[in-house]
Amino acid sequence: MTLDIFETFDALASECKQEFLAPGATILRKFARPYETALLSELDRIIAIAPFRHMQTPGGNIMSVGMTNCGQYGWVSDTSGYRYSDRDPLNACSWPSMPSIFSALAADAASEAGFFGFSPDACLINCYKLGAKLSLHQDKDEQNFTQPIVSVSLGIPAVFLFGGFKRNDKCTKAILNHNDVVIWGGPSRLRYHGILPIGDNFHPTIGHRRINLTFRHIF
Ligand code: MD3
Ligand code: FE
Repeated sequence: MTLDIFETFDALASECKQEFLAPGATILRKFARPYETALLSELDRIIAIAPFRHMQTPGGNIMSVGMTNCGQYGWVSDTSGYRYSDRDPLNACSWPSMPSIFSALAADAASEAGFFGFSPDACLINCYKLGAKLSLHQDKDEQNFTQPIVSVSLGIPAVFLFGGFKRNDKCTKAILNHNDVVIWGGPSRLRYHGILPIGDNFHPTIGHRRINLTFRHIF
């Protein structure tokens, strides 16, 4: 019997360790390991077309996290606000297409956490270097909160903050490591979250960086 390569990855990945974080929020430790090599080569291709850039916030600050996108829509920020756009503002071209290995990983991880039929139309790619951080925020620029967000962490570890539904609600901390995948859906979809400043660290394949992919369904 021949197994499709994506089915093979999924079969291996589903052996991973699953951790409950909160209702609707599940950590799949090392779930991306079977996909890693394919993921990194697609990432190189995407970055060559749409490089990481530091976007401006509506308040006029420059974000410490470098960002780019692939898929039909990409998240962008500038002095007129946050939004999803089907064009890269640097060149007015479409974003690089979402590789099938990306959408397969996202759908496999979502179904592992009980969200079936997830089909992302956007992937935001964040690049953290020493000191980069993401302040506490909610992800609410998407139109469809019934769909989860799937995140994939690569490279050096980060301390993730997971809060409540109000900015001042108390936060829990979790460490996200290379190849960890987290599914944020249901009642966790609109919780506040952030990333503490990245420490001085080194990963043998990714270097002094952390790269995070977030898969989203916008419409
Ligand atoms: C919890 N990214 O891109 S991923 C973001 O590591 C973002 O780059 C962080 O927050 C990063 O918006 C965190 C984990 C994550 C993503 C989306 C969420 C957690 C979430 C949406 C709702 C609740
Ligand atoms: Fe977020």
